[in-house]
Amino acid sequence: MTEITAPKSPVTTAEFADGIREQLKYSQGVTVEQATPADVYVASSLVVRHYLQDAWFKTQQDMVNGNTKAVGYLSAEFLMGKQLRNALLNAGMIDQFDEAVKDLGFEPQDVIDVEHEPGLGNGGLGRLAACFIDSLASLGVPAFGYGIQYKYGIFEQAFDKDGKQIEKPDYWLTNEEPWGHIDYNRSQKVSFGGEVVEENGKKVWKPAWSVRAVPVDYMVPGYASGRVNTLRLWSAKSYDEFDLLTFNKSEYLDAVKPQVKAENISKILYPEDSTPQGKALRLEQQYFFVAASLHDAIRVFYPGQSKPDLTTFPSKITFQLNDTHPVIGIPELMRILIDEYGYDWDTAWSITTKTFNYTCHTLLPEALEVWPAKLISELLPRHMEIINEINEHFLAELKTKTRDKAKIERMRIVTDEENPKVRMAYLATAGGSHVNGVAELHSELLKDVTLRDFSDLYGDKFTNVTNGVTPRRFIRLANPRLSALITEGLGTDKWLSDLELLKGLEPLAKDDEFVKKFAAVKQANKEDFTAYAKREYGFDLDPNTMFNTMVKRLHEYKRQSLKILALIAKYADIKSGRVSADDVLPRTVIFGAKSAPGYYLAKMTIQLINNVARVVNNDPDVKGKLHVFFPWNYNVRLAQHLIPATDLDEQISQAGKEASGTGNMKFALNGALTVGTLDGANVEIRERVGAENFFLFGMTVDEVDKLYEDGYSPAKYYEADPRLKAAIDMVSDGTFSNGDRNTYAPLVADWLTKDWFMTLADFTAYSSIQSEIEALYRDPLEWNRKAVLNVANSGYFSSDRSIQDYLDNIWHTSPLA
Ligand code: Z15
Repeated sequence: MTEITAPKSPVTTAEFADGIREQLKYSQGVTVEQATPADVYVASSLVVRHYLQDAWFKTQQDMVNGNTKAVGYLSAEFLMGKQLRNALLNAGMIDQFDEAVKDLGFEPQDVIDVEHEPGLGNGGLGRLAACFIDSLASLGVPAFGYGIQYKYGIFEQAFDKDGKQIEKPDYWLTNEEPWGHIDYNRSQKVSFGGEVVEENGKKVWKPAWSVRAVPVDYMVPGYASGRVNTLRLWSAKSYDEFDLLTFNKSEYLDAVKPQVKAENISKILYPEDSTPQGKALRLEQQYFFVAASLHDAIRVFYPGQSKPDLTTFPSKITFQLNDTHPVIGIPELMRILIDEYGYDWDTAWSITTKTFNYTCHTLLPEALEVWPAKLISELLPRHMEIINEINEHFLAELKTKTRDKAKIERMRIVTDEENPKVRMAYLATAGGSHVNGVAELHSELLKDVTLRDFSDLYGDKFTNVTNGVTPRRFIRLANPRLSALITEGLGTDKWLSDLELLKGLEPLAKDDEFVKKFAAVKQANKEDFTAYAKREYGFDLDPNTMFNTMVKRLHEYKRQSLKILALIAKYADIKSGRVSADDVLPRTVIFGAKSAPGYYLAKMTIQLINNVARVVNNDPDVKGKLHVFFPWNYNVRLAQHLIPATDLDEQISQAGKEASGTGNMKFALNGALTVGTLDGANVEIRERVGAENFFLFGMTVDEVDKLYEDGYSPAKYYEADPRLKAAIDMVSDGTFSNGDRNTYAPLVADWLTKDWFMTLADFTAYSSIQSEIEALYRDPLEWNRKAVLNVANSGYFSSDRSIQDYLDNIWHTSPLA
C-alpha cells in the first residue's frame, strides 16, 4: 500500500525509537523486553508530546503577545476519537513511528489498537467541535477548545440476548491516559447557590458552595502548520474545606458529602443528543466549565493584572457558543465585569455582546434549552438577577424597534408566567453579535421559523456557516488507499490542507482506468472491513455485496424506521414469492446507532433492527441476497473503518429536521453515493456533486408543512401501499419477536396513528428510488464514476472551509503570522 508523504518531520526514526526507549524506562518503568503494546502506546504518545512541546509554547506566547484575536470554542462536548495516529499525522511523524515501533519488535497496529477513544460527546455536535479545533490549529489560528473532562464519556453500547440496548459505563480513564496534562496550579474556583445581599449599595453574591475546576490540557497539533493549540477540559475537584475539628466519628460521612457532590459535576456526560433533560446537574456542568473558561481567558490574556482593562477583552478573544449549552456564559461575563471588576451595566453589556457568538444546531423545538427561573435562582441567584435585568433592557430596546406588542411578548428571554422560564437560545441571540445555523437550509429555517421575530428585528446578526469535516482524520487516516489514489491523481498531497483541490479529480471520472483504480480501492476497503467485522464482532460479511450504511444517533426524525421498513418489505417480497431471489441485488445493510437510555421508541427500534437481522440472516430463502449487520457501540473508531467501505449512504431524515448532518459529508468524501432527502447539508452536497450523482427522494420542507396543515393520517399510507402494509404487518405478527405480537405493538401503534416524522408518507418514494440505485449498482463502472465525482466535488465540506467562513464572517480574526 502506498503511504503518502506527510509534512517534513522534526524527528528521525532512530530518534523516535530512542524516545520510546527513554519513556519506557523513565516514565513507564519497564524494559523494552518487559513492555507490552500498552506501554509502547503510552511511551510513543509521550514522545509525540515531547516533540510538540516547543511549538505549543510558541503558539501560546504568540497568542498572548501578538495582536491576533484568539478563538475560544465553548462546547459541552468534544468527541475527539483516538489521539495517537492523528497527532502523528499532523506532526509529520507517522513513518518514523511505524519504523521505530517495528524496530523495537512491535506491530504499529497493535500499539494503535490499545488506545481507548475519549468519548466526550454524543454525536454530530461533539464531533464537529473536534473537527473545528483540528482545523483551527491547521490554519494556524490561536484557539482554545474549552469543555469538560467527563470521567465517564458516552456509554458503551451492548445488546442483550433479546437485541435490546444496554448501557455500560465508559471507563476511559482507568488506564493511563498520556494525552491530558493536568495542571493543578491553574485551577479556578467555581461557586454555586447561596444568596445575594446588598453591601454599600452593591450586590454581593454569597455562594453556599464551591468547587475547584482543574484544567486538563490536550495538545491540538495543526496539520503541517507548526502550530499547537490547546483543548482545555475542566475536571471538578473538591476543596477539602470541611473542618476536621468540628465533626466526630458519626458525622464523618456527612462531612464528606459536599466533596462527593463537587466531584459529581464532571462525572458523566449526559447521553441525550438533541433531547436535553432539564436536570440541575446539567446546568451545574454548564456553569462549571463556562465560568472556569472565562476566568481562565482573563488570566491568560491579562497575566498578573489585578485591574485589567477589560474593554479590550473582545479584541483578545472571541467566544463561540456551541449550541445553547454554554449560554450561561453571557450572564457570567456580565457578573464578572460588574461584580468582580466594577464596570457599569452598559459597558459590561457592550463588552459581552462583542465577545459572544452563538451557533444553533437544531430545528427541533425540544432541543432548544429552556431552564426554569426557579432552578437558576437556586443554583445561581446572582445570574438570575442579571438575566432578569438583561430581559428588562432587551424588552425596552424592542419597544424602540417595533410597536408589535405581541411580537415583543413572544421574544421575552424570561417568560411571563407563574413559573417563568429562561429561553437560552433567545438569551444567546440577544447577548451575542452573530447567530449562525449549520447549513444553508437550516440557517434559512432559523430565520423564517425558529428565530423569526429575532431575524425580523436583528436581521444583520444572522448568518450561515455550513458544517465541514476534517480531511485529515476522515480521509487520510480513515482511508489511506483513497488518499494515495487522490495524491496520485492530483500529483500532490496539498489537498490535505486545501480540499477544494479535489476538483482536479473531476476529469479523471472520464478516465476508465482511474475509475477502475477507485473501484479497486473501495473493494479493498470492503475486504478490510469484512475482516474487521469478523475480528471485532465475529460476524461474516460478503464484500461482494453492496455495502449500504446508515450510521448516526437513533432518533425518530432521522427515520431509521424508514430504512428498516424498506428492508422488511424487500424481505417480504422474496418470502411471498412476489420477487424471485435471483433478481435481488445482493446487499449488506449496516446500521450503527446509540439511543438515549430513556428514549423508549428509539430503544424499541434498536431491538427491532437486531431482530430483523437475526431473522433475515438465518433465513436460507434470502441467503446471499440480504444481510443485516448491526455492530454495537458505533463510535469514531468504527466510523473510520466503516465509512471508507461503504457504497451507499443513507441520509433520510424528514425534510426540515436535520440541521446539517456531517456523516453525509464524510461518506461523500470517501466516494459513497447518497440516498437522501432535501434536508440539512444534503441539499448542498447534491448541488455540488450534481443531481445525477445523488439519489434524491421524498417530500420537501414545504410539502411536509402542507401535509401537517392538511392533517396527516399515516394509516392512509399503510392502506395505499401493499408493500408497506406487508412490512408493518410482519412487525406486528411476531415474525421478529418469536411469535409474540406485543413486543413491537407500541412502535406499530405510533407508526399507524402518529408517525410524527412522516415515515409512512415517504415510504413509496423511498422504495422506488431503491430500484434506481440497484440498476446503477449493476453497472460498476458507472457507479464508480459517480462515486469519483462525489469525491471530486465535495472539497467544500472541509472543516477548514467552515473555519475560514467563521473567521471571515463572525470572528473577524486570522491566522498567526
Ligand atoms: C447534536 O449532535 C446536534 C444538534 C443538537 O442540537 C444537539 Cl443537542 C446535538 C447535531 C445536529 O443534529 C446535526 O444535524 C448537525 O450536523 C450537528 O449537530 C453539528 O452541527
